[in-house]
Amino acid sequence: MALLSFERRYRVRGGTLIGGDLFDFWVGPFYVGFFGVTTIFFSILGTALILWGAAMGPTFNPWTINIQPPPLEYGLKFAPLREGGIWQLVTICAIGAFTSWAARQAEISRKLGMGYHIPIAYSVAIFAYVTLVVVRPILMGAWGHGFPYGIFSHLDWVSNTGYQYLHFHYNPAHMIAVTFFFTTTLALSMHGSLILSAVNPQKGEPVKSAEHEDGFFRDHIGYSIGALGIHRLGLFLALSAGIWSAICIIISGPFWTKGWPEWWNVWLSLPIWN
Ligand code: 07D
Ligand code: 07D
Repeated sequence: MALLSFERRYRVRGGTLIGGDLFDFWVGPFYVGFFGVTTIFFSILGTALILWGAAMGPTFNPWTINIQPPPLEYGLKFAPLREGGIWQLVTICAIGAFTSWAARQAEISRKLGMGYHIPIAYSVAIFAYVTLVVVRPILMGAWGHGFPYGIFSHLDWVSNTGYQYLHFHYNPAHMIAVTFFFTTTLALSMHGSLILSAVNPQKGEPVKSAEHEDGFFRDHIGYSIGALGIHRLGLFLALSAGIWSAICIIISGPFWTKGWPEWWNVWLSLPIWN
């Protein structure tokens, strides 16, 4: 709230993608916009559908609520509500809410004259989700291949799907994705600790600047990527993690049906061994 007087200067009208002036206003600190309204609509409807599905099931325990996709027999058809139809509607609501949120980020970026980096970054998360519940099920011919909506049940799906390919760690795209996730945390921890070390000098010393930060890494490893560069690297690492995750699951089933350890037999058939 303390920032509100300062923020007022940045409350720029216009720049909306759709709806013109219709929802071009703020409620407290929040920008509304057409896509704010659609986000709320889809979120409330999706949550209500999950609660309705839970009411039909055995429990309201938030950990064990489970909204399952239709059985495989329904293929790519609409299923009755009690047999996966709710999952299909929740999926539509989730995609509606996530894409609305990204569009709202784009509108706010336009208002502020910023780049579209934030909506693009979030779109990669949406892409990974859509890969799991739309693209892969379509390629495999049944909505039943999507993951169920439940805190524990979606973990069961990940484990079961992993073991269907014997040893998911041997999936080469999974390896690349995991490596990008680990590298992202390494980069963020180094960047976070560097900034904090510069702004928390010893008692009586002035706060240090970007030159000190660069100086530390040049002394330490001979190279500093720089203040802008570390953020470019961070974005690249994090987006690559999401993109390679989507790749690792899209190839499991539609393009590779055997166990992943077998994929590495390609090594033995290389012509160099002749
Ligand atoms: C910290 C930002 C805040 C977001 C949070 C999530 C909900 C769901 C829904 C009751 C980093 C809010 C959660 C709104 C409530 C119902 C029906 C983001 C932060 C706090 N997972 N997953 C979790 C989702 C998938 C996997 C936790 C969502 C795939 C594993 C939470 C999706 C696969 C583990 C959760 C999704 C997978 C988890 C913490 C969508 C591969 C854990 C998430 C929409 C990606 C961990 C009990 C977190 C856990 C966990 C949410 C998809 C694997 C419930 C919304 C199918 C292995 N997942 N997940 O902090 O403790 O994210 O599970 O795609 O170990 Mg998951
Ligand atoms: C899909 C989330 C999208 C979220 C969105 C936003 C809200 C709003 C509101 C908080 C992609 C939702 C927002 C709901 C919330 C409020 C207010 C993110 C998504 C749009 N694995 N594995 C991955 C590791 C094993 C398996 C990815 C590690 C086993 C399968 C990642 C290990 C087996 C799948 C990863 C490990 C196995 C994966 C997940 C270690 C099981 C996937 C990250 C150390 C026996 C999934 C696209 C991701 C995937 C996936 C990491 C082990 C199976 C690379 C580190 C060996 C079946 N695993 N895994 O994708 O690629 O995030 O999904 O052992 O499907 Mg794996």
